[in-house]
Amino acid sequence: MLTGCSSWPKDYADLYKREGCWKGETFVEMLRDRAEKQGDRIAITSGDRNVSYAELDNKAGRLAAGLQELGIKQMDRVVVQLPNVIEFFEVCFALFRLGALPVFALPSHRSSEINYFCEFAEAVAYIIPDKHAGFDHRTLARGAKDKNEKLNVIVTGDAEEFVNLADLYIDPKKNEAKVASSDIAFLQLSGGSTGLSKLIPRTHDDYIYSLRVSAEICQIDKDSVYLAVLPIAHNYPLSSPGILGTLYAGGRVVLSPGPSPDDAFPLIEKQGVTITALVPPLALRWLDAISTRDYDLSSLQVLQVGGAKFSAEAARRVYPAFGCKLQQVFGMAEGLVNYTRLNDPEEIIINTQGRPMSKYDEIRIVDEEDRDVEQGEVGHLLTRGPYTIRGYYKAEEHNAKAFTEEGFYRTGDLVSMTANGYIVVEGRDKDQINRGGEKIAAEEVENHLLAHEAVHDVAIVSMSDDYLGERSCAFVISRQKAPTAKELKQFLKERGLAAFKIPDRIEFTDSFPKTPLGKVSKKALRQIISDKLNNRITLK
Ligand code: AMP
Ligand code: DBH
Repeated sequence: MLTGCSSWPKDYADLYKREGCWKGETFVEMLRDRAEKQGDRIAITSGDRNVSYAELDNKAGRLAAGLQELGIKQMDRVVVQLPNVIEFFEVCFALFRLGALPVFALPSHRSSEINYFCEFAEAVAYIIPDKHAGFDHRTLARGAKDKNEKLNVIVTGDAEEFVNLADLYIDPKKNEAKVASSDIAFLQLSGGSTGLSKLIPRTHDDYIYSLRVSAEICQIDKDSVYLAVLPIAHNYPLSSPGILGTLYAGGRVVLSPGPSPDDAFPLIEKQGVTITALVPPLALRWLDAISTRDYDLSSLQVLQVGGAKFSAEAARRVYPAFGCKLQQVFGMAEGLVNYTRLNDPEEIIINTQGRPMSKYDEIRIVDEEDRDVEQGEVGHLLTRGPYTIRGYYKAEEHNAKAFTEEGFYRTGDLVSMTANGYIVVEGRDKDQINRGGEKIAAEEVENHLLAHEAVHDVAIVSMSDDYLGERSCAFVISRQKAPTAKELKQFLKERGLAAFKIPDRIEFTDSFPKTPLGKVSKKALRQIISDKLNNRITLK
């Protein structure tokens, strides 16, 4: 086991094996099996390119050989920051063959996040596109390499001074690593609530189990066509059932060049897409676009919406607009995923965020003292199960707070449960902003702002927003010479913070409201900005 990872206690591991959750399968075997059984079927479509299962397996083998020659070996961590491209799959499966661990960065991450991932994970390599969405990722690589000159930088496209990924596809070798199903397969990212994102170690056993159950619940089979719209490195489009669940079931993944209706609608028609996954703001955008576009979307059977709370009003519009089923998905990269079932009554699909996918998921809803609340009451959601981690990577101190002694993960979500076991997300007690599915740890951004010489103190809270659900607002107490909001935003950009984390609004103030204990009251700050937006009070 990789050091810095907590495993399941033996009695639980035995239980999950005995009950057939963990079947001892690895990602290497999964792809090889599909390649043997249905090698000619298309696994991935991207633009004009179609890649069969046999081809994908073959490419992964060749790339593994090239990566091995670069010196990448079992247990090594590799920061992978690729958009929705075929190479993402080849890189992942090549690393799995070597027993090396992808660390899944998102395309929107910038130097602040990338340098931290490389350093914290002690990465030996960083894999990037040359440019994506108008941004040159090689500039990030140069920064990361300044901090660690041994870092291997591998680039798709124009590699400049770095290694070109295309040159690494060489004749496969026999001596690939022995990968066990109980090994860590990769490190996912948490949205973070205290400071920086935590890294989430997921094993082959636990993740493949979540794919199998997700594919079953979403009725994915060989004829399914999953459109990948959201960034595929994120846990939701990666696994719920996402691209990997689709490959698990032998279906076909279609990569969308972007999330807009004008990218996605023609692809749905042309490729006969049966299922896709959106976050709420995108679902709203698609709902608004549909009446003004003339595409045949009748192949679409399921539209998943998750990552942030989808309002019942919007949920109600999905079937009339798309003529397909809505599925709400409430999940987390740490594990637990809840789905509404495809055959659930409409009222459940519209008004709840689903129920746990596995009967082995244990759910507790508790009060401040960890006592179970009455059924129907709102409380803190705790969970434990066959695909929920028992600890973050190298985070002993944080783990002591984020997990109970019995190994339940404290999700930081406030939920209630309906009489028939469905979960309704009611709020959050973690210091995080959920900006349309993109999570922002307030403390991380606060720390960056505190580094500005004119900032005395800062507190970041969410403000509600019709489109994104929430946006971020930074309250700043400045020193003598007050900076402007524009200067502060530019300062954060220059520090290499991902754009989605830069506060949407900055309010200057002389003092913060306090709780009776003397802590900054974020609740009161949320109220202040909410009142201000509703024109009820004026801040000076
Ligand atoms: P992370 O732990 O960074 O993977 O983010 C997972 C978090 O996203 C959950 O703990 C929730 O706070 C939030 N989330 C995900 N899906 C939903 C949903 N359908 N409704 C409300 N919140 C959600
Ligand atoms: O928000 C999430 O992290 C998320 C949402 C839906 C997730 O990780 C998932 C499904 O698997």
